[in-house]
Amino acid sequence: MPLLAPFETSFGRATTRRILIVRAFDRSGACGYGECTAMEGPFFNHETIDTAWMIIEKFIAPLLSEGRAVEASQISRILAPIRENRMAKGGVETAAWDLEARLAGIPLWRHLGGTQPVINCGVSIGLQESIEALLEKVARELSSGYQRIKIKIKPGSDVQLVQSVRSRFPSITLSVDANSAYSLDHDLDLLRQLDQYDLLMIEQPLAAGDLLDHARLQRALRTPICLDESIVSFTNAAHALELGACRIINIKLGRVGGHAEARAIQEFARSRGVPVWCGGMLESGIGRAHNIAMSTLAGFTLPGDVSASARYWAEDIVQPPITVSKDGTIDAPSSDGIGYEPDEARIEALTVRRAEIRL
Ligand code: OSB
Ligand code: MG
Repeated sequence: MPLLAPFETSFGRATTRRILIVRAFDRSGACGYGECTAMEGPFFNHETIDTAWMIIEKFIAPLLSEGRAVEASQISRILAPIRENRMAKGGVETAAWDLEARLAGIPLWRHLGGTQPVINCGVSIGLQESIEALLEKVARELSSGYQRIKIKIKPGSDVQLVQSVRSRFPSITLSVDANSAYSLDHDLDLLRQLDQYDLLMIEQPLAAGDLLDHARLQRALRTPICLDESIVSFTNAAHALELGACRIINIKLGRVGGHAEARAIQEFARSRGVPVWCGGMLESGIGRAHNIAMSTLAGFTLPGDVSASARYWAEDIVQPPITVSKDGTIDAPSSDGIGYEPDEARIEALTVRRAEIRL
């Protein structure tokens, strides 16, 4: 699917998305949808759309067949022998959750135990050609009603961007996301400068595996650190909080391997008084609908990177497309499952590769 505009981060630039959609069937032929959120290359994390395809075919399907899952909530445990590859697992696990909710005749968000029928939305704005272009984008998203603006930063495009956005928009809720582009050894002074701009958070400044340096950095900053790439499981989220490596957590369904793990992390964070929010991976409407469902859980108290289909796609693959209200919210859907109907004809027209696995 071609993106309406390129999306640039410290790790690269996306102009189109190759998206792996999973359909999970039961014996009656009923079907649930999931989206694998791995990117095209191993630059956000180690997974790619092609490694996920291979892991699903060769390892996830046989394990599921053996494990005889009867509930979506068991899938993550059945797949635990497969190390990592969480986005591959998440694509399948989330499809099973949708199937289960459809069979039960209830919206997925209710099936997950969501309690917030209206979710709060922010946007993530990629690196732009110029500061003027960035300011224009920020202005446009604010006028659409989005409640929080996040801008991408990288070495050489950081303090000046933040300074410009902040002086033009003194009172907006603003955060930055570095996608692991900095190191504590080289960049402590620079990261300290960000403290003066009243940011809601600094997202993933350092390397994904480096909870210890994030904890050191958090002690040196007033601004909360939010971890994205670092948080891959419940255990490791607990470690991050125990170490003081962050004060906010970005939960991405794919990165943590699906709804069961995501739900456990938000529940734990909530018990510790740590806010969480839903991150995005430039999803199609299917992954986006799953993100909306997850965002209704009680721990999701900050606006997520869950925004309208029209920011990404000329035409989404679900009906209706996802829209955001003038006050920057999305109402959780009232129909069964993910609550947005996948457009089979459009998916068919975009499909370049397919595999059917019988368990
Ligand atoms: O770090 O949150 C991130 C997109 C791709 C990979 C990583 C990230 C992002 C975004 C965009 O920030 C979120 C979205 O709008 O889907
Ligand atoms: Mg991020």
